[in-house]
Amino acid sequence: MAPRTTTKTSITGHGVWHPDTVLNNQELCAAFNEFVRRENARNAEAIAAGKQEPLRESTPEWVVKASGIKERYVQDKTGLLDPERMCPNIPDRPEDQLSIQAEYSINAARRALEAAGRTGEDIDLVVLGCSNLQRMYPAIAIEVQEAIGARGYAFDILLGCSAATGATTLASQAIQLGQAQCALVVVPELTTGHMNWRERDSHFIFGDASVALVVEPTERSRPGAWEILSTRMMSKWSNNIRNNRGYLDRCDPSTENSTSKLFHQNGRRVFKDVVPIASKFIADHVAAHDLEPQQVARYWLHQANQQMNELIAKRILGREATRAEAPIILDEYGNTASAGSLIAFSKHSSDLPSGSYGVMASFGAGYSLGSLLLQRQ
Ligand code: CO8
Repeated sequence: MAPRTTTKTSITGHGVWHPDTVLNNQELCAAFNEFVRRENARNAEAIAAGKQEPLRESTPEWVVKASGIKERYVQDKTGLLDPERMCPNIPDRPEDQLSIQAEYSINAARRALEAAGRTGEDIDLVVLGCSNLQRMYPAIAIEVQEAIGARGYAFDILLGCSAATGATTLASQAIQLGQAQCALVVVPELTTGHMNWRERDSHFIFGDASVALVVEPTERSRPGAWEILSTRMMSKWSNNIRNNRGYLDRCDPSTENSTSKLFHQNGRRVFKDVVPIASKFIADHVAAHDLEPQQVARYWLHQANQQMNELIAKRILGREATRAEAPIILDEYGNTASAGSLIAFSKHSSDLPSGSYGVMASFGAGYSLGSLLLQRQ
């Protein structure tokens, strides 16, 4: 028999946090539709003259049917529900205060550390993975490192919706190399700041949440931890999901505030691309361990669209997946960008017995894909 592949690293603790404020599809669409009516009234002449298309309304029923999303947690809804603003109100903080993404990270990190039986002082590496960062430098991860009293080193990575699986892979690799002994992965997805709340095709997609994992050598882990047997990453250039916000924005005033500086996508194209790419990527990873897809008890997939996940799981398994095999959290959380597959893992893994296999997989902008094959200890 071939020797069992393992990274000899384990996820020893995990935790999820989200803001208290819930934004459901009804109130979201009511505010959006009020914006549409006002905008069409403002442009009535141009619309009547056939020079401009009227904006169309959004419906809660369509949002659920197209995406599976019923509600999401948001940092602020006063700005989102104001038809003249359509943007969350998130006050800038003075430089001597903890920044909001560090706060998101720490809220989840506390739960993960407690679950792992560790404290901040045990941590010697903080890897922050995220789809959006509030500033260029200093790295938010270093602020987290300082705030929790961690040692060693820290860094941020950006990789769209695969930032969290990428950060976990890097944490595992650092431990395999002996560069760290106890790593903290933090994923502060404050996504509501990057959305175009005035765009009918995408105004319902994202929500805010954070998640954290503790990664340690398997020899130091306790029963119930999740051993990382192997990790896989893949990327393939695509312009279909994009956000052009960046430090050069002010250098061209003509595009500085254009909608291209917010999340935008070719959703239909993405849907078509992701199903074959992600299902093959995940199935190949499982096959490389001489496992049948059915031997994997749980697939914690990126949480962007329910139909997309059902199709991907069906392709992998060769039949419809049960909700237990491929859990959905996006009905409650919306798309939390790179946090989604880790939140699904954190919320839907404690019931599995020792020896169970699970796959945590992400697919996102880039395109970027990441997959971790796990086994419960
Ligand atoms: N209310 C009512 N009707 C609407 C609305 C609305 N808000 N928006 C659109 N419609 C109508 C349209 O008018 C159209 O009707 P008609 O043809 O009569 O004009 C009909 O609905 C269909 O419109 P679309 O084609 O725009 O909508 P889709 O059916 O494509 O659904 C989705 C939009 C849900 C966004 C869908 O395209 C989708 O989920 N795509 C997948 C991409 C995705 O999930 N993106 C989320 C963020 S990116 C991410 O998380 C990573 C994804 C995977 C990366 C890939 C890696 C390999």
